[in-house]
Amino acid sequence: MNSVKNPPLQNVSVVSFESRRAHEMESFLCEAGAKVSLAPILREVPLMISDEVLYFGRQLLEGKIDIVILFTGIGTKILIEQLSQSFPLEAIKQAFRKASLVSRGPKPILALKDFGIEGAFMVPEPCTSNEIIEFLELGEAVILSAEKVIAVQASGEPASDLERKLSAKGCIVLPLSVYKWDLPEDLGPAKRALQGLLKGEFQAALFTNSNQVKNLFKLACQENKEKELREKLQAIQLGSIGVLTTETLEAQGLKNIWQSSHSKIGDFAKEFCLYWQKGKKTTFSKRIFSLTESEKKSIREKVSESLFMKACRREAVPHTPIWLMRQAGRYMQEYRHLRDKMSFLELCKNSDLAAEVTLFAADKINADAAIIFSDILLIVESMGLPLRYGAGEGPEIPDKVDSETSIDQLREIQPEDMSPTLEAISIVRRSLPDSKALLGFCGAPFTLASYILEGGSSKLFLKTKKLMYSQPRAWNKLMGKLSRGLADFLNAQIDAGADAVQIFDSWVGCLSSEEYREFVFPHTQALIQSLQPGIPVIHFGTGNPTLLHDMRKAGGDVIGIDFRIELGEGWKQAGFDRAVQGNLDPAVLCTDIQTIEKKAAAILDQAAGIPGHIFNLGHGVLPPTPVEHVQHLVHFVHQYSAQKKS
Ligand code: 1CP
Repeated sequence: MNSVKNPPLQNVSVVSFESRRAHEMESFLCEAGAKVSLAPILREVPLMISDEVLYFGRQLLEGKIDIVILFTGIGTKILIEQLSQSFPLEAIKQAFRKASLVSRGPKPILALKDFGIEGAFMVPEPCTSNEIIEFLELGEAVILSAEKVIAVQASGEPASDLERKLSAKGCIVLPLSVYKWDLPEDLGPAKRALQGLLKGEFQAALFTNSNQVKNLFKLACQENKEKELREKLQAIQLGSIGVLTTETLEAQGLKNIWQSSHSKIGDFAKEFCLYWQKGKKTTFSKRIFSLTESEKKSIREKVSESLFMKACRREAVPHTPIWLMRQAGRYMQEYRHLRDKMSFLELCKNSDLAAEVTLFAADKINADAAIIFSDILLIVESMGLPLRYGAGEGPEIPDKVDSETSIDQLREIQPEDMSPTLEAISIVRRSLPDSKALLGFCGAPFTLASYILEGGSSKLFLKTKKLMYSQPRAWNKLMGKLSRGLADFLNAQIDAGADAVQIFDSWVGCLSSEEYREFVFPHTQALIQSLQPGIPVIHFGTGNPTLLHDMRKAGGDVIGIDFRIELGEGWKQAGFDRAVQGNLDPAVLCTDIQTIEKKAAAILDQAAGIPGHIFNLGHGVLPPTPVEHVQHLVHFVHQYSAQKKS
């Protein structure tokens, strides 16, 4: 990197608080041109072997431990070393292999490997206690149930939240403390860094563990300089390695935090350089949005009890939740007034107004979920394509994309290009009642590919099918680019605060099952498999009910069913191990109250009170729909389904 003309951090003074991998951090930052100060401020102090660890060792050897949850690489190493003081190493290794080992991130797995122990399951970082429990409950190989004996090797502090939640599930929890965090023996570098910060010598401070933040404030407290430190840190760029560290910084009232999406030191440093180089805003950073990690966590916990989220998980609910595709739009007078003043694209790119439209629509019709106001097509701009919405006509993408070369020239999607939408999600989530879920969305790869290749809307999809049949390599490149970028975009929406996401495959019904399987399935499946676990995915398509079976296989917790098949039959195709959403014909909303009630009741009768039905239309609300009809439908669905269930 030194050979590069303008290294990304040229002459930027950075203080790093990492300890064990301090020099690795230093070499990455120096290569990027930074002036680096290393200030190790944390050390792991192995504890004397405790009675708990001895007891654990005996139980493990007797095969009485079902699951061992390992939080850190260093802790795993110390644990095995401590045990080997009292038990033969070979026996310990064998006993470990017999238990189900669950590793938080890759480091415990590497530590186990050093002892020749393989086969641990990894819960990807960052993972909170809820995610670990979800993994234990839903993961493929470990089954959590009451009476299971679970040992938890936490980091330098007890994992009390996880232990409490496991105990509440009836498990027997053995906490294992093998080391504690402390200040380093040599406090010189940390104290010099503190002085440097107070004098304003640094432009950035990097934290790779939440305890580094705590220790820095501990040192400042000893000198009565906490307030001053906070002020100085507020004025520079802070880098955080993950959720816990970010939360600890936020707890100090700090907001100017960039959070890495990587937990490895090298990747953290590289990503930070990229962030700085792109003007500290373009690399996707969770911190540019207004919702903090702790806010998000507490909102998510409450929203997970909403009727919509319960239905996504196929849990019983007192009445059927309902929202409508295109619930914000031209059928609403207030929306039309707003549109008189600005173009559709201007509206989508104004995060405050997009948030307002989203909230207004969900409130006006009393829906159980809001969907962020945007459009599936905006993302094509991130691929370098122009997008226009002509008055009264469909969308236009005037640049021709019709060959492998033109597909190669398309940019990879960058979620930060969609920051107004991401910001709008955070704004909405903060204002939306906890009883309502917020949906993020994107177009599915096929539907977006069709708009790109046709240059807009289409009836026959000729250009799309032509490329698909005659240039499969080019087709797969386009679909691959879309599915990768859309996964990043949906994950960014989830980070910004979306509770669930919907994938719209609006035009996929122009294909046969065979074509779907060959040309679409692998890409949609890859997209869905790349999404953060634990967030419900609604997979919606229209036009060809015979695709439901393949769509189900491609993925989705909820399958969106259009109006061309009866709901009961659609659910059978989608499988009763999935929730379903649908499926009133939007045209029905343009008729009369009596017909609306009759048709809606028929759908609820078909759903037969089976947990996992979300009422919706089979496609979006049509512009001539009277808004009172929509309001009546929502009221009727709530009332009728409550009566059926009582
Ligand atoms: O004001 C206007 O003139 C713009 C009309 C409009 C609106 C309100 C368009 C143009 N898009 C939207 C919003 C929109 N689009 C939302 C907002 C959230 C909500 O549902 O309330 C969503 C989720 C979409 C998704 C969308 N856009 C889809 C998938 C859903 C579906 O209906 O199949 C599709 C296919 C589009 C493309 C699109 N956007 C707009 C138009 C006119 C079209 C073309 C439709 C076509 O090709 O026939």
